[in-house]
Amino acid sequence: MRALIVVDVQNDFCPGGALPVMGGDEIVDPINEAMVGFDAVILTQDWHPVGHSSFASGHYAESFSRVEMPYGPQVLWPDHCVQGTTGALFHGALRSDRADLVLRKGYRSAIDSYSAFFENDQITPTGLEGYLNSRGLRDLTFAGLATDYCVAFSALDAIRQGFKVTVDTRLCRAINMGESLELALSKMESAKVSVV
Ligand code: VGL
Ligand code: ZN
Repeated sequence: MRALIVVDVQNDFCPGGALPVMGGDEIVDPINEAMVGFDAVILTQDWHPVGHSSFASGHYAESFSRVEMPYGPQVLWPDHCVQGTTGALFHGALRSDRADLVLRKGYRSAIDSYSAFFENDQITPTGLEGYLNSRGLRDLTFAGLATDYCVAFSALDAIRQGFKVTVDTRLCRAINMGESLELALSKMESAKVSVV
């Protein structure tokens, strides 16, 4: 059984949002079209409380700088996807009505969560693995934002958990800071993610 996992296609990651990904809105129509070919559609939603520890504003630091957190290195982001705000909503044209499951992540103040499976400490689970396995969804295709952060972290964790994994780059866009996209693509390719 095949699932399409659509990562963080939210207003704040689209042009005009707080953490815009270039061309983020261009993937909405193709994702909607792709949805019909899968046994299940799952959406993830970045969902941070006000003052989340990944926000540069609370560290008196520049956005896109890096800090050490108790769980490892963390990029500091502009405030984004704050719970209950317009920026946290799915892009208005995304067919969110077709989703079987909406999985929220990043809702704990002290820890960020790029991956749909584990928070950034790499040990706190979101519950997605159990959901997929109990529905027999073993073949996963990832789409969404951003290729080099939440999509790549999710795809790599899915491989570690024994799923068959495809990342469809036609249905993704990247933040691409420094070498983040190149690095993410090479990690995914060496982990045997099928990047198409
Ligand atoms: C994301 C940075 C911060 C993503 C989420 O969806 O890739 N990136 N929060
Ligand atoms: Zn976030």
